[in-house]
Amino acid sequence: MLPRQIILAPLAALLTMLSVSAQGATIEITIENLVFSPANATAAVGDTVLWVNKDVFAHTATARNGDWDVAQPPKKTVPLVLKKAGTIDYYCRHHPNMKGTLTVAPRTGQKL
Ligand SMILES: [Cu+2]
Repeated sequence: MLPRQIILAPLAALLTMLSVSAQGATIEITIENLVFSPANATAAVGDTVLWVNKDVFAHTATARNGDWDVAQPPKKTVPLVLKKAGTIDYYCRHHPNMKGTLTVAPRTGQKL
């Protein structure tokens, strides 16, 4: 009886901490050889996308709906914090054949 309570109490505390820190995951989208990878990614509001540009060219991740426009210098990693939910098609302004889709879910359980 007693040992079980001793084990469960710290576990409950740990779960509470995990749910607090669960706001804001980090997703990586890599750009290499003029390709976004993964081209289809999912995230949630509050998450951070790290755009990892492995090319020696500058790129952009430009949302077609105007939500964001991230300039990506060569060989740099640029963060973007997602503030709006939606399915966002994006492309590179320098290389219009470079395309991707980012699906941003609303954050659940968010306190206002
Ligand atoms: Cu580009």
